[in-house]
Amino acid sequence: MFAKSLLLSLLTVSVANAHFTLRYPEPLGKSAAKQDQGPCGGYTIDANTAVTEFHVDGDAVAYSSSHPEVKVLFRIIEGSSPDGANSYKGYPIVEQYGSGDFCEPTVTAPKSLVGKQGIVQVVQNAVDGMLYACAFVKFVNGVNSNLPDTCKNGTGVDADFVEDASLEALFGTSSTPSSSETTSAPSATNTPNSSSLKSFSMVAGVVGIAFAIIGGL
Ligand SMILES: [Cu+2]
Repeated sequence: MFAKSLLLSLLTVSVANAHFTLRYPEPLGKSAAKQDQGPCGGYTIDANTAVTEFHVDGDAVAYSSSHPEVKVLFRIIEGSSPDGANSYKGYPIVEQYGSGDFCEPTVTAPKSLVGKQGIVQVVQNAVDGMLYACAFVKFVNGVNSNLPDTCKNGTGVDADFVEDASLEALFGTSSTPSSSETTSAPSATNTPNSSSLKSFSMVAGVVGIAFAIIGGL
C-alpha cells in the first residue's frame, strides 16, 4: 500500500515538473523548466552542443511525454539559428495519445539540406501551452537503418494525423511558404504512410508485453 502511494506521488511530481523530454536526436538540454519558452525551451546552441547526424530520407524523433494528449509538430530548420527563415515540416502534425515514450521513425528533411547543419525542433501544443525542444543536427543522405533504442512507444501510446492552426502558424504567413508548398514533391516526403503507423503499433505491442511482465512480478 505504501509502495503504491509512493509510486503515485512520484508520478504526480514527474508530471508537474516535466512536460516532455526529447530523447533523439540529442537535445540541446534535458531540463523542462523553461520548456514553454520558444524556440528551444530556454536552450541555445553553443560550442559544446552535441551534433546528431540526421538522415534526410527518414530518421527518428523520440521523446517521452507526461501529457496524455498533445498535438506535435516535428519541424526541420536550416542552419544553426532556430529563428532561421527556411523551415519545413518533417512530418504531418500528429496528435499523440497516452503518456510515455513516443517515437516517429520516419521524419524527413529536404534532400537539399544534405551536408548542412540544422535544427530538429519539436513543438507540442499541450494542455499547458506551447512547449519546445530542439536538437542540433547535421543532415546526411539516406534513411537511418539503425534506429536508436530510445525510438519506442509506451503502452497505450498511439497517434493520429491532425490539423492544428497554432502549430501551422509557426511557419508564418508571409515570406515563408508552408511546407506543402516548399517542397516540390510533398507526396514523396510528407505523405503519411501506413507502414510507419504500423511499425509504431508493433513497437507499442512489444513494450506492452514487457510492461505486462513487469506488472505481474
Ligand atoms: Cu506540461
